[in-house]
Amino acid sequence: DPGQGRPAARFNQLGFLPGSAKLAVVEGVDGGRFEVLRDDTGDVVLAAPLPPASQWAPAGRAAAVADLGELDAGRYRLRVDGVEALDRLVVDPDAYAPLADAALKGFYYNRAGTALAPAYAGRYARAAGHPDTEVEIHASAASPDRPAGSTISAPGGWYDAGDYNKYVVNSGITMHTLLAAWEDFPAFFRSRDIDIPESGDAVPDLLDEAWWNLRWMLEMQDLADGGVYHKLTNLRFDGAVMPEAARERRYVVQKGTAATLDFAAVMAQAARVYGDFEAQFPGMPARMREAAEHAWAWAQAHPDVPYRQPDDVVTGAYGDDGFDDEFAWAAAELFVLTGNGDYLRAFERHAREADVPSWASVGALGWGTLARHRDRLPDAAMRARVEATIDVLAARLAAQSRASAWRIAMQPEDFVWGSSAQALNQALMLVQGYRLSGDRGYLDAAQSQLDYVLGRNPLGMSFVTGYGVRTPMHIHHRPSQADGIDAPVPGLLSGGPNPRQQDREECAPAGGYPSTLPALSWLDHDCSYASNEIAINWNAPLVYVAAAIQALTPP
Ligand code: 9MR
Repeated sequence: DPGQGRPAARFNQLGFLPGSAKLAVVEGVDGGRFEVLRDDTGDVVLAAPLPPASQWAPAGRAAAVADLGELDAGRYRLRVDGVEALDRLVVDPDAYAPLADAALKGFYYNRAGTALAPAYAGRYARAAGHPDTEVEIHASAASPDRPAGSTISAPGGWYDAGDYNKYVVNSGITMHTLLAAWEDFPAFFRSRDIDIPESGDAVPDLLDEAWWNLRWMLEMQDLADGGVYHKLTNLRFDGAVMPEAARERRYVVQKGTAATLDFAAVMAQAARVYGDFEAQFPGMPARMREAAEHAWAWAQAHPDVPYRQPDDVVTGAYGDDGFDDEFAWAAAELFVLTGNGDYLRAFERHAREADVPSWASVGALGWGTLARHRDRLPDAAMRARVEATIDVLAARLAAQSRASAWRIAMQPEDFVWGSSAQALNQALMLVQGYRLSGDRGYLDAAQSQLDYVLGRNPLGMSFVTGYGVRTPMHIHHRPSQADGIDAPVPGLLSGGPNPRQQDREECAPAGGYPSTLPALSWLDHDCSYASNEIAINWNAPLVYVAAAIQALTPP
């Protein structure tokens, strides 16, 4: 690791906004001094003592925070005890807008069922794969109208991750996060152009890209009863080949309560959001509202149908046995869409305190929606309760951040499969707290989480392909592995350190992981689906947080 001199100073490799809190974290020293110099002139603009280092459990070693203070736009060098950091420190009023664009463009690169033209995909252009126009009803999904072996058409959508399957549950939180980014930062997204085939039409690119997956999701509902299939999948994972070379038979499998409620929530939110674009999507807002209500009705009749992976299917399970959070989220979306108090009462029955969201834990999405649309709530007491629920979570995360040697909220147990997204979903909740309270500490804590993902971490890596000084080169992502291009598809978030190392066996030939410590257990090798895969539900909070910090930070 070229950044691993002693002392090692880590900071956000994309830089800072002029108005950002600007922190670096230094390992390998205790005490001592640091200086910030202008890169061109070498003038020292700040010289200060380092605070004492403190221990950080996730990396099993100590670190100290250097507050770089106020810096104007420009390039700087950082010196600690006379040793200069390799990376330049950048202050740029546009620091995160290109990142938000790239993270959104990452979804385009993962479109299923379409060729990517050179005009939009450049050297990552590729042929279409997985048309999904003849998808078999798996025995687990058979119904009188649709017996096993009959086929449906469910084209489009995004590949979930490094694999080529399409999963409704994971599309749930992903779609919500992208549509919430639109709802919270419309001016930002209206001003962006990410160069996709729909760019330049009357719809912001964010909503054009989201539409690609919405259209697919609609086909995953069985109109005979309103239930939604859990996933559209091969029986086994494809090899590391380009999409057009992956031709295994495709199936839809078992309907379930989680998939159906996630679908209901997304369709209700989308009916609201796309209602402003009725002219571009004629009839669709009404169709999505109907789809949402139909799915809700199915879930009322089938409140406890967990997904059970059939014996002959071994692709991603996204299995979840507790549905209160899915009920609460769907109810919140349907209440805001329809104003029907029955949904609010259903929300009250199912809602628990808010926690950092993940694909399996979506309760906070419901709280976030009610907060965003609190003018629709019946009374001031309920508005106060919604705000307080989000504030409690934001306050806890901000306190964890303040108490941490790296000034981030991540605890050892947060280094799960997809830890990079855990960091960003913490940021997303801090941003929600900031939007409600204006507490600057929440915004700074959210910035810190983004800093972590972009290089202020003990690995010294920015976890976004192509964005940063040292970035993942060997992500577990079939197109990136098979396209013959050294650099991976850009704008994709690596899952990040994961001490469970579920891919230990597959990665043994590559030498295995360098460490079992939570924050160090990461491997930049395509064997590592448990630490170095990419996924739509991880890229979505990257879109949200990059846009949020760019849009919300005062100049
Ligand atoms: O992100 C998922 C993680 O929370 C689970 O622990 C893991 C194992 O079930 O699966 C992850 O999701 C993967 C999915 O099952 C299949 N596509 C790739 C996803 C990211 O690795």
